[in-house]
Amino acid sequence: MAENGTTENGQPLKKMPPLPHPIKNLEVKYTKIFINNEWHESMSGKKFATYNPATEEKICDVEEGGKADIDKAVRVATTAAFQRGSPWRQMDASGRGKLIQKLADLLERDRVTIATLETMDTGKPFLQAFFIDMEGCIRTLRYYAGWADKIQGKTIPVDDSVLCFTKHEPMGVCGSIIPWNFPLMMLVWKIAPALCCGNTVVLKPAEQTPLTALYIGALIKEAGFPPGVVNIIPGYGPTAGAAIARHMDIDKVAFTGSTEVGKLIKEASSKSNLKRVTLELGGKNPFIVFADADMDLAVELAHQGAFFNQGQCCTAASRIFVEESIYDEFVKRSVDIAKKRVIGDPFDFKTEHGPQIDQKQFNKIMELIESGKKEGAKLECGGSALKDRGLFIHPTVMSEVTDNMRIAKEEIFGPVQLIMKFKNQEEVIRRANNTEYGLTAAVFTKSLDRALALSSALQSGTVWVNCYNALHAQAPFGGFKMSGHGRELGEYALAEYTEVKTVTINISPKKH
Ligand code: NAD
Ligand code: NW8
Repeated sequence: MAENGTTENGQPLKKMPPLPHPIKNLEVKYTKIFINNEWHESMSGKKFATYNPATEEKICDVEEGGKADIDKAVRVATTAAFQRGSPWRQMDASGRGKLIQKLADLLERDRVTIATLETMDTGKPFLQAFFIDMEGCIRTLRYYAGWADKIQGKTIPVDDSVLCFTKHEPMGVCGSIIPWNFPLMMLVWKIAPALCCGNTVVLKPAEQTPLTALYIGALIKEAGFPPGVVNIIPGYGPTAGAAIARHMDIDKVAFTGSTEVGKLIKEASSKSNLKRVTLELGGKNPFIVFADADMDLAVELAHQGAFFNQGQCCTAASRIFVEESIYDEFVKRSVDIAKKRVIGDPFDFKTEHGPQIDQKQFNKIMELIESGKKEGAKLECGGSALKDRGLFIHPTVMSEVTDNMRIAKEEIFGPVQLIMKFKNQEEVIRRANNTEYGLTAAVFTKSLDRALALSSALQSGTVWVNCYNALHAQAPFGGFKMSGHGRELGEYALAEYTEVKTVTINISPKKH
């Protein structure tokens, strides 16, 4: 590179923003339960430890919320915060938008600190936490801030004797139970639409990753949200999580996590107060590559799709179907780049790949890789852990995978790329749809006809054509079939956080 702001061949340099630097030895400030804009100790007196999966060292202890703490949070979220005449209910709709914008500003201000904390608690590469997770959070907050004063009902035509209109009212207290793979982003996907519609929130982060949620608690208070509007209770699923799911005064619960727990949430809803439920569960997402596709693009995005976030994504490209004539070449190129993926310290700027979240997930992934080998899949690379460090798994590619193998049916949630072969379009559509899941699907082809045919035929909430993980705050995201209920993001998510009220007014007293 030449010194004068141009490249060697005279082109002007693209302005690159300076790289952010993570904070060394960051002190964790917030470890208590956040209720009513105050920090509380747990009612039980219990705490639990949170670990850094890259070093397996304990970061700190956090107060462990249980049923009693959830009850306390729900009381303030129902009464002080949500009752008629409360500051939150009286606030101008635009005022809610301003508060959400302010929260986005504070996330931008503390972007380095929050990304550092997210990397410590999840093991995801710092630059990804900074550029992808934080960016997704900030965009989602700003998007829903804009909606706060634009949520309108309708005037319904009936006849001259009545005025009939609808109001979109907040539901009330919204419970949120979120996972450890995108702790910040999932928190924002839940609270942003809930708050713009005027609800209050009781949120439980995953027990593996409570730290960034608590930091956001401090920012919620600083932004000026009234006490009790957002409450954050770290704790375990069967205790604090279950207390949310079966609470009689929680009006809605939004859950992201396993299908198994998703079913428990619905069950708890039906056995308690029939609270509204939205679920974002897993996927076994097909990624279909036709022989006419841009091969470089398809290989690169299949790799990113499979390995992004150490494979711990509900959107992971977990069944890659490649047309017969390009299969061998596709496998070879995929193996080449998988071997080059840089594993290591998540704070190192060169690192693309960190550790799995914990020993339980690590064991599940290793067990599934073994089952794949036993069932006859060919291990092309990886398949083992890093020798000197606990929770890191080498990017793994398996070929000659068939549909009946466990690895082709179950969600692995790890860095395992499975490549299958197909002969024709009808066959691949049938096989892609032959799953209980239906979250995302991707198609790589240069044929517009084929892209449109598959976009219709694939049974999933999202279809990506010649792109992957293309998420946008303004576009809805959610699952068909057992991948979930309801939608997050976009205008559609507003329907999950409002109740429609019909008001009919008699304006012709004589006739009624
Ligand atoms: P999980 O479903 O148990 O955890 C998700 C959240 O649910 C956590 O906050 C947890 O505390 C809570 N929870 C657990 N049991 C609960 C209960 N009985 N009642 C209420 N809340 C409860 O997921 P996991 O055990 O961490 O991971 C298991 C598998 O789930 C993974 O291997 C992966 O396949 C899948 N998963 C999917 C996502 C996703 O983004 N869709 C995220 C995490 C895990
Ligand atoms: C919300 C999300 C995003 C965004 C951008 C890039 C790569 C991967 C993801 C991603 C608003 C705006 C942008 C991604 C995030 C979550 C999951 C999977 C992929 N999100 N992104 Cl579960």
